[in-house]
Amino acid sequence: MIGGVEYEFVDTPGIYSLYPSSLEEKVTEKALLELDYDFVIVVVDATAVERGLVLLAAVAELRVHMIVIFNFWEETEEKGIIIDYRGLEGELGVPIVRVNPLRRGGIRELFERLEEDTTTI
Ligand SMILES: Nc1nc2c(ncn2[C@@H]2O[C@H](COP(=O)(O)OP(=O)(O)OP(=O)(O)O)[C@@H](O)[C@H]2O)c(=O)[nH]1
Ligand SMILES: [Mg+2]
Repeated sequence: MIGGVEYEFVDTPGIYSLYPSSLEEKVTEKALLELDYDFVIVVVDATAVERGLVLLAAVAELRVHMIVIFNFWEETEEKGIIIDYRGLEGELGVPIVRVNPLRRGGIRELFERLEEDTTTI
């Protein structure tokens, strides 16, 4: 339950593109095209944003509600990689939340953004 709303999450195999060559891509593409869902949460490795952008562009074409999680954010800081994620958020027009699943960092913000997003559905 998040803010009085019950959500069901479906975790699909991790992929980097929607051109179904691998089994993982086929399974995830099928889920994206055929399941009845309210939004898609795309998890992007912040240390490999270029790769993530390819996937984001493909999902954006589906015209579904999308929220983006950047994980491995702490590694970008260690490596000195600077990502203007607020700027990217504006460019893409989708919420981007930095999450560290190991420390549960960013989970509260993710839920807040989910709530904001679902009020528009
Ligand atoms: N340090 C760190 N580790 C992370 C982060 N996000 C995920 N991991 C770790 O990365 C590993 C893989 O995570 P999974 O959640 O299994 O990755 P996945 O993308 O779902 O993988 P598949 O479902 O196999 O495609 C786990 O050991 C996680 O704990 C992060 O932000 N920082
Ligand atoms: Mg997984």
